[in-house]
Amino acid sequence: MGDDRRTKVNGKSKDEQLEQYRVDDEGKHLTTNQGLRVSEDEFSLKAGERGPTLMEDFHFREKMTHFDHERIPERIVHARGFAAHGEFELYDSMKEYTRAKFLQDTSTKTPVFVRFSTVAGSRGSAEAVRDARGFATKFYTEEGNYDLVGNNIPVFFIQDAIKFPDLVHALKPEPHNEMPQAASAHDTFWDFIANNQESAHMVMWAMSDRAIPRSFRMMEGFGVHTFRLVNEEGKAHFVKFHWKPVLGTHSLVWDEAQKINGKDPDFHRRDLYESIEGGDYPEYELGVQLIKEEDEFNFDFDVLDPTKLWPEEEIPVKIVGKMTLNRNVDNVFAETEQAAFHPGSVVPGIDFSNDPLLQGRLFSYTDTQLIRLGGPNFHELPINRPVCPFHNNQRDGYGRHTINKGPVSYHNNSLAHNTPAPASEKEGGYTHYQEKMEGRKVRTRSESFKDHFSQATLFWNSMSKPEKEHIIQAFSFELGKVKSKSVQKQIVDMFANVSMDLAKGFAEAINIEVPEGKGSKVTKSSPALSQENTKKKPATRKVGVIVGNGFKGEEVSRVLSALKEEGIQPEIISDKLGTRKGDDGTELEVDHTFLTGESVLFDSLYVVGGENVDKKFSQDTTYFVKEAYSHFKPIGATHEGLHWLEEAGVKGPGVVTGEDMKSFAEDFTAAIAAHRHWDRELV
Ligand code: HDE
Repeated sequence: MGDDRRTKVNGKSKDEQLEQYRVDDEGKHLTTNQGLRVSEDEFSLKAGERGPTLMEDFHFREKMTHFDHERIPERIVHARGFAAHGEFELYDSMKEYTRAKFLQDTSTKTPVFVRFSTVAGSRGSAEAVRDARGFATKFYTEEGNYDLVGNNIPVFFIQDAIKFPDLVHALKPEPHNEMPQAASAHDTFWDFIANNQESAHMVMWAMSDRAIPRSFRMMEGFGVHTFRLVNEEGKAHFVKFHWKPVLGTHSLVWDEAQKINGKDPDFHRRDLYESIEGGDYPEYELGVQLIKEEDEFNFDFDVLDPTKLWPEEEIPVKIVGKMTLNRNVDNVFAETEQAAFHPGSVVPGIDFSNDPLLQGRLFSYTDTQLIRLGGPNFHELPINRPVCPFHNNQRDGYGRHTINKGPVSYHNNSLAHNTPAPASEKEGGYTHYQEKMEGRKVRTRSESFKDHFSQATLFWNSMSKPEKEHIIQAFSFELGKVKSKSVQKQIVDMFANVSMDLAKGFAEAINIEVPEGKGSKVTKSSPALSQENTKKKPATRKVGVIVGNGFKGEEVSRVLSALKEEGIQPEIISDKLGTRKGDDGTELEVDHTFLTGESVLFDSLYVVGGENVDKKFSQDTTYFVKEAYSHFKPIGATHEGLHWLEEAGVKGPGVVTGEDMKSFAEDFTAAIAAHRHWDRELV
């Protein structure tokens, strides 16, 4: 049989495929969808100048009908998302573990499409909310699409897919008044948690800084479930997948995140879009944790339980490749909105485990696309098409694009020589891992799934002091919004099983008594879980530079150049747009005014000021400095700028000043790389 699978999958192939569908309307005549040129697009066809519109006006009817049908249902979860194209390259062959073609050869570059999302909010909701983030990757491989549909949290709320509708109903806005949007801080969510205690571990993550990432570029991704890798000899390993951001894992602080949601609800997509447009391509390394099949029962957790992670110190993450996102989409609806991911889209060499959450997902994703994308042909949409050809006897349905030739659409047949024909394993046919299965039909859960608290405590034990404080504050906020005293009490009782310090910390804020005699015996910690231990780099950090007329031109320019050399991105803030003039004639173009560029939109501030500034400038600068300081951000000041540090009363860790510009720039860069300075006294 002719092997027509050797499609070019290197480099641009997906892009070339998409190119056939791209249309540039600029400079063209306006036509109807039938290709007819129209002579007028401002006025509908009427019987007389002041008369009624005529039914005959096909142009009006077509235009309006299309408009009336522009919206499709948003995703039931993960509705708010943003995506980009890129490529994946392998560092080391994974041949020993898997026969997946895209994981064999280090010269293979696989095109990818990645969609990041929040879970709870509607399609138009703000992005810097407290929530898990989706991290869904479609690899367009030569053996078909492989989807790694993960989250930025390595565990999940529930252990069995049948509970997913309950979880989501509890999390989404309450049905009687549709509030609150994109938030878990309400009664039904916490009622669900208290009554489904397997959620304890995930809740710890959701209340931690992980749930308010600084950027999609600075968060980890996890496949969550245990999957299988199967090699050429049929030998299998259990595997967990990780994405590790090259810039490290960093978060916002809660007060800042809430303000960002008002100032720039598009904060995360803007960050991703602008980074890619500016050539600062987001990069993530792919890691795998592997457990031999024969070691399945050698751990204090069940490998099939999606509320458990595999501590990296016990089962190291082997880094095997890197993904680079290097191209924004051309059209968000056509690509991002119509992208259909499915954890069941696998390639030979990648297989499932019996994780009951994963098993249920294998049903849900196609099912949801049928309603969302309007029928069974969504695989033909350009963004979803594999780069290799596909042939089968599926036919017809809404929106069919493929024109299948010939009379035969069944198997077995003789009229088409019994083709298209299944392929043997050697020919690339997918064979399921032959796990031996035996059992009674039961609706129960394994005893080995019943420890709900040990890893929640492991997570708590692994946090640094500021991270613990943030978790306590998050519980205090969320439970403070809950109206039911009974739910508040149940939650305090539940989390007293994780840690008495934690429970006491937030119980006090909501005026609930902590039960005696609880707490945890778990003393283990996993340093890899703390963001204190992440990579710290200054690159791509945004610094708001507050400048007024009469600034020290030469010296300030030197600092700005030194920052840019480290990949830091200074943006000029002043009282008005236009240019600000330095004492030596140096001119700086203003990017934002105090009105359009709030301190929460920057990683750091550099206060320069100037000789000729008025009272309003001074007040605004003081406000910016105080706010940035309260969010633990690095603040640099030189020359006249020093005045505002005093004015705002800020000093201590992460507040950098200096007279020698070279050493100031170095110290300031180091302070920016550190991300936040927690050990500062708030004023
Ligand atoms: Fe999903 N999930 N999910 N999920 N999920 C969807 O599929 C579902 C789960 C995840 O950017 C839906 O196309 C069930 C875990 C991401 O398009 C739906 C269960 C993880 C995305 C669905 C889970 C995820 C989705 C809604 C419990 C992390 C967005 C729209 C068994 C490993 C993908 C859609 C995108 C989307 C079902 C749990 C990740 C309804 C039944 C665990 C990243 O099919």
